[in-house]
Amino acid sequence: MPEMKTRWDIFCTVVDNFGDIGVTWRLARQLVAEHDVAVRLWVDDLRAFERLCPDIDITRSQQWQQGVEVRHWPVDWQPAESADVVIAAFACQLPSPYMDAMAARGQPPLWLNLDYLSAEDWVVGCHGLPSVKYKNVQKFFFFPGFRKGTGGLLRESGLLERRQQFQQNAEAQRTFLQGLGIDRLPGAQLISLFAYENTGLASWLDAMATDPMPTHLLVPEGRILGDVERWLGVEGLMAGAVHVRDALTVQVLPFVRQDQYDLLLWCCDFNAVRGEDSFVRAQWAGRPLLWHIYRQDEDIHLDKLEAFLTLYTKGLSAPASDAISGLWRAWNAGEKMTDHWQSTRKHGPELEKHAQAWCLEQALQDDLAAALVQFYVNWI
Ligand code: TRH
Repeated sequence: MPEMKTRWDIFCTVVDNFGDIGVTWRLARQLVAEHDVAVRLWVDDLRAFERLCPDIDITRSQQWQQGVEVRHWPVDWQPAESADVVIAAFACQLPSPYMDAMAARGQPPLWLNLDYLSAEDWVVGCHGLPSVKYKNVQKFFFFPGFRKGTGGLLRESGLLERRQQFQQNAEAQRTFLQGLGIDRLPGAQLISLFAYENTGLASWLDAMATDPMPTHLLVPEGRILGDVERWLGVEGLMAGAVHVRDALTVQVLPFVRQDQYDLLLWCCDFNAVRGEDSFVRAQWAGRPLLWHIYRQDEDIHLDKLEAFLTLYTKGLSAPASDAISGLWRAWNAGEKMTDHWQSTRKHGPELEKHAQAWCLEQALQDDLAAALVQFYVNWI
């Protein structure tokens, strides 16, 4: 008889944006592809999912995508057997009949809360600790992170090798970009911009437009487009639009599949990213980046920003560290970016080397999927 695969259930509620589904979909695929487990991904909003994975049929309650069993998580829960490992992503509340099904098993499942990513010190102390209990089922905290003692970051096997090969292959990059309608301007720096609304954008665009080096700015359709429109003095920007202002060419791109978004990040000299998943992907691109952190009540996101900067800037010279930190702080405060951008440009070569070194250092950690599997193995 063939050995039964371990069964994993991942639950995802889409709060807003794409990070919740972005992270869980990536994790689900990797568990199936690299750890030979059976994964059901329960998602309450298939429309958000469809943006990242256009193959999703939003009318179906059950479907297979890339080896993952995708299940629509209905408001009226239908009875389902509990898996061996149950992941509640980002503190989402599991359906109570499902929790009863977990408790009814002879051997209770491993129940984990997959938390948001943070570089703060306390994460190391809390990772892997027991959380609440439901009947006989114990829940544990599982924290992704940048340091030893955390659950690490999502990183598919061979990712950095694939990225390096692609970055060394000008023809492959050209073909990929052309597929998105992009003809890279000769001599221009290529920058991608994925961000929330930001009052600091106009000053950054001003700085790029007056920079001696031309910039080709690629903006996937999304929340920042309103600010871009205001600066350009146009309305109704859509994928395909190209506008030139002095040294700056702004091009609007369609929102692409996750895998294609990686290739876009790998092509660019500098990437502005946001939230959680694109932030991590930009680090794996090995290029300098700008992070627009997801806002939280009482500005607690600013502690997270500072915690990351403290880690990230280690090893940089003081002026380069000040330049990149100043840029990130201004961006996250919606403040003027002009001087910070000029300083960042001045330290470009050092920041580039540093981005590569940071990426390699982070890749020394176990990746998050492997760490989850190991956690399960240690637990049984
Ligand atoms: O969309 P986000 O702002 O998600 C956020 C954060 O995760 C935040 O922490 C969370 O609390 C909040 O959602 C609810 O940013 P993030 O995390 O980068 O997710 C975007 C996803 O979209 C990511 O998986 C990359 C993907 N993406 C594409 O697949 N194609 C694209 O063209 C672009 C621009 C992004």
